[in-house]
Amino acid sequence: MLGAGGCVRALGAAVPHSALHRPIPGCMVTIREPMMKPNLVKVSKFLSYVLRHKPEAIGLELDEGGWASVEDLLNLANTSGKNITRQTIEEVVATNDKGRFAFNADQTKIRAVQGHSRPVDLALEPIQPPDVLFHGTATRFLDSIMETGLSPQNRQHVHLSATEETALKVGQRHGKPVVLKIDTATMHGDGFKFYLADNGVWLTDEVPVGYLSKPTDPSKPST
Ligand code: HQG
Repeated sequence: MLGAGGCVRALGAAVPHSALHRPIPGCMVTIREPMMKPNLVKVSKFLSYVLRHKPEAIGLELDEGGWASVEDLLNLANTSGKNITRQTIEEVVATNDKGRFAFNADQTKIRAVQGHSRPVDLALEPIQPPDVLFHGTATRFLDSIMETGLSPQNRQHVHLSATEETALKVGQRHGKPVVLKIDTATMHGDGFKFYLADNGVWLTDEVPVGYLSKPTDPSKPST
């Protein structure tokens, strides 16, 4: 796509989570999340289910890094009644709104880049996070969170967002959203580890209450 100011952005290329909605330097446009075709959304949900949570639902095996053979995935998906082609999977990987999936170098394997409930080793190295990160949740969880801190619940990690805007969207999935601010600078200084998934989602094992601050009004981002 040729944007205002002559900026080139390939539609259909995977856009990292953190890059969504960021103005492109020198461009007069802001990237919006690409719209996925309805059929691709369905396939993405199916892939999320088998690659993050229940590969056994179709008899698929993931290795310790969470990788599945694309050939097996196609065969098993089609055996269990899903009409999915390699081309569809390639399209999902390329256009997924959150960059949820990745191929290995020779495209024989695929995995979800984060969000697993089953134990997988994504082989991410701990890195220094920005000084502040955000967590979007629903107001109904606030009392519990402010009592015990953030824990991964059914997933492997607590998921954190680089921007309040993204966190707000994450929170909206659960109900009336609320965005918590996390003092990641202090957390990191205190020895907590942070990982950056390939799609820009920040991951950590837990966030104790002392590093959390309650929001003001989520409809009015503070910074
Ligand atoms: C909450 C999406 C009560 C937590 C997003 C959250 C994300 C607590 C919910 C990714 C709690 C878990 C993950 C406590 C945490 N008491 N509630 N002590 N600690 N919670 O869906 O972060 O579209 O497992 O606040 O973009 O919402 O799937 O986690 O509300 O990156 O690719 O327990 O899922 O990505 O919910 O979302 P989730 P999440 P995808």
